[in-house]
Amino acid sequence: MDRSLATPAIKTIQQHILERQRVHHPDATGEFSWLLGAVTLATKIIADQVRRAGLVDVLGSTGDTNVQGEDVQKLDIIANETIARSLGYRDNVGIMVSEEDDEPRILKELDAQARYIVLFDPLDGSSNIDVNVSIGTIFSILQRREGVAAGKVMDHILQPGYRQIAAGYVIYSSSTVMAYTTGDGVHMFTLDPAIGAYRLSREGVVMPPVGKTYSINEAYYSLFPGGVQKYLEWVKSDEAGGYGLRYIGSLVADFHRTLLKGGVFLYPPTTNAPQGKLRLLYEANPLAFIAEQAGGMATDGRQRILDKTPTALHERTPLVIGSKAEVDRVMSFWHA
Ligand code: P6P
Repeated sequence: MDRSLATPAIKTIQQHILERQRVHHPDATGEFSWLLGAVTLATKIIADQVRRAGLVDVLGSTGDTNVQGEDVQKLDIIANETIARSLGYRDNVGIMVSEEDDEPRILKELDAQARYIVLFDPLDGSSNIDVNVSIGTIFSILQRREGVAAGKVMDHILQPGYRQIAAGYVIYSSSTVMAYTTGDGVHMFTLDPAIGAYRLSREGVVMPPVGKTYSINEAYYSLFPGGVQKYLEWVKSDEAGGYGLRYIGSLVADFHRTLLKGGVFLYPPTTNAPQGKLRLLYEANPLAFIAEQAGGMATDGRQRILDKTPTALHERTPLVIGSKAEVDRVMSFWHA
């Protein structure tokens, strides 16, 4: 048989996880791949809803505002409930934290079996849904902490980002792509609608070490710290030479581009929002884990994102994330 005609191997995300666990975590029980299966299932359902937005009644606002004070979109609720229901059937998940929920959902008291905590932004950038701009789901996975008294739920949740055991995102765009890491590199899978499975599309993603793209909402220029303003003046100068500005206004899309093409994304503090806008637990932490696993870096302007110890569920943080050389350059102006 002419092997060159053979179709490329179809490697699904479950196969990929099991293969890498066999090599890197031989004692793994397959629990993690069982848990990640809930996320892949939920995001396939969400992708279907996003793809049909406009045809089915999922567009527009519910008229409510969430704990963030943001206008809740119908798809936000659909995505949130879809993920919660999928995870709810995984008996190894004890707690869920969502951007859309004021409080954590305690599925079961954390014990040796229900030891995972899943934190997620079910549909980030949802205000862009009605105009067909790419949006995304972001997730972070922690394990319960040993020695925490019963009922002290927040002690299990408010862990620094370096304790994440896995993180990932799904971008709903021209194709649906899931990127994830378990601390063993970053791997990407593209949803194949023909077979309803995520197929391996990039293994061991490396963020370009430099990149002449900066991504920031310059409308807030006058509200930024002086050092950030100085960076923005430099990056447009002849001395910098050849930087381009790309800002989609959807974090997952802006990050996905930065991960693949290099560059730097910035959401600095402003005088109106001294802690910035983005959330630490289920936006900055998972993306910082992925960025570092791909050779990039992520800071809040003072410290490594993954070293921050959260103090509140929906805590916000400034975020500068991307190619190491580009993040260092922002810092050199910010703290000059
Ligand atoms: P601004 C979307 O609402 C979001 O939370 C992120 O996806 C995005 O990066 C950011 O806000 C955009 O915020 O203030 O530039 O509109």
